[in-house]
Amino acid sequence: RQAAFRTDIAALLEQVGTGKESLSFMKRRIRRLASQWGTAAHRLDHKLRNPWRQQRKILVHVGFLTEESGDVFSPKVLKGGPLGEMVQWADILTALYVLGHNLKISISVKELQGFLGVPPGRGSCPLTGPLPFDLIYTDYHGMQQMKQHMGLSLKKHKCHIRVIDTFGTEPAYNHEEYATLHGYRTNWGYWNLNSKQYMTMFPHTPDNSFMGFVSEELNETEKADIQRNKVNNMAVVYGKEPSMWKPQGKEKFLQILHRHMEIHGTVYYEAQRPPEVPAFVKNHGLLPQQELQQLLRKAKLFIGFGFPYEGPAPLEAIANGCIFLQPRFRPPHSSLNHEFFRGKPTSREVSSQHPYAEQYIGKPHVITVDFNNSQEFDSAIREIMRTKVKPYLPYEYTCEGMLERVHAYIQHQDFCAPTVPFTPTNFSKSLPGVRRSPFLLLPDAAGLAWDPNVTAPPSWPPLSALRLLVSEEGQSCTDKCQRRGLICEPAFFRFINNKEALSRLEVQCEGVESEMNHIFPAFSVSRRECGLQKEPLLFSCAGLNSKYRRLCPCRDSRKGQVALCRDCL
Ligand code: U2F
Repeated sequence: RQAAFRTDIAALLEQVGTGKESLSFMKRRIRRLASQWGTAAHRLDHKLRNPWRQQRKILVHVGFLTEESGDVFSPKVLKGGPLGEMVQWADILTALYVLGHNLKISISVKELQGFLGVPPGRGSCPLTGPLPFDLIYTDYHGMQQMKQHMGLSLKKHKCHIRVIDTFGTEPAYNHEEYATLHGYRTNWGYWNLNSKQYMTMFPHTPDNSFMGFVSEELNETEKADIQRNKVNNMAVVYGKEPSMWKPQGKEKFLQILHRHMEIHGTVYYEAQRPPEVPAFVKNHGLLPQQELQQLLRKAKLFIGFGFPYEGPAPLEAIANGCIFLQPRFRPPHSSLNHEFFRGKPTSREVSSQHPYAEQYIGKPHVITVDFNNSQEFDSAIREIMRTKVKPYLPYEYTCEGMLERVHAYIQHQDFCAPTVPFTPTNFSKSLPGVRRSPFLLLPDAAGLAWDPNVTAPPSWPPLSALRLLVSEEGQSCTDKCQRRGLICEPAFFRFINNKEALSRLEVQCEGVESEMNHIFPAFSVSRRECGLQKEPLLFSCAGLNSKYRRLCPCRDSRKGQVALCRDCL
């Protein structure tokens, strides 16, 4: 059956259910953004060159909101607790629904069992028949629950699962045996999924799929109005909980800021107790999302004090014409040195409060400075007051951008198909008359590409997008590709993990080992050692090692949509 775009969200709202503050928050959001989604659906419908889209049966099981997982989020929705996750789930539900798929939503283990056709009750009752869904979107809590209640059959069906995972999971943490042997074991990881099955809130690592969320898009008239009505000396502080206002030395920089600007906050407080913020702050209390947008439309500056990490609010601020000022982290925060990230299945280094804003948006919309340096901080504020900016929203955070991405994933990502081992020599030989390497050396150290005269094996992204580069010692492929304006593409590792690629790159190998090692394929120049990857689940863009140069499969990307290559739609 064909999936048809939907613009009337009434049936979705009905399905989301009631009885929890988190659900009410999500429904308010779905309602508020409904017309934007509708417009986006029309635009995407128009844009797609191949309009046939198969309707999928999709189960969305929101594990962290189930009572069985303790649901610590719902009671805090109106009290300054995290909302980023709810923002994202509301948008995922809307995107899947608007794309026209057949959706079931579960927020309890009982509903989960009902939808899966697993008999209710205790213990592990394996699902005996076929899986009644093409796709299941869930989170780490949901995975645990499915393991308990689907038992052995989870293994059989796991290629259909997508795990919504805010901060991401790197391959070394995902592979159970490898993680256990090499110190990457955490409470979350080790599900042995294809790492692309983890879907993140920002494009943290190309090893995972970037799911994202949306922010409100403004039309030209609204943008002009906002620019006209900006209050040049008005700042809003990022942080809805009093603890977010308490990093070391904050008095100093709040004082400096106060010298130049009027400071507003949206900090939650209880009626009887005064808010725990300095007296000169105009605190509005926690605002409904819509009212926060209005406040941001007036403000010139949105300032973060270091926490929360990587939330949606800075994108909303920038979309409403604010400049986002945030602290740089030197050394970067990570699971090795910071409590918040400890135990998360990633070694990613977080270079500021919001690395996406820093690296993908940057000046003039985003300014990242050392908050301990009063002079640098002071001149940043002065610069902000002098600078005029337009509201800006990256395409990948618009409704159309999210629909386009989710559509492409549903259409093309297939983790169930058996992966046939790929050997280029056999491949070339199997083509009548072809006796050449499938790799083509590009001029000007632009790496290797797939030779267009050699028929490419089926792949998504298509192999025409491949650029094979070599990293420096100690550099990850994520970084190598990024520095060339490209994206590391883990789906291409299997095509470059071979002696043919090494010899085409003229790497001197005294021996070629095939090993389970998340930095392979790679080589050591000094030891003349080359290593190929034995375990496809360990192909990793994120991996790095000071003694090795890595073979990096990079690709191009669509403008404003890093998740997709140019020919990926
Ligand atoms: C992030 O979660 P947070 O909820 O702390 O992220 P924020 O960026 O503060 O914003 C979430 C939403 O809260 C809304 C705002 C954002 O969409 O419009 N909001 C509001 O409705 N009223 C207000 O007065 C202020 C904000 C991140 F998303 C999570 O994944 C992390 O777990 C968490 C910790 O790092 O940070």
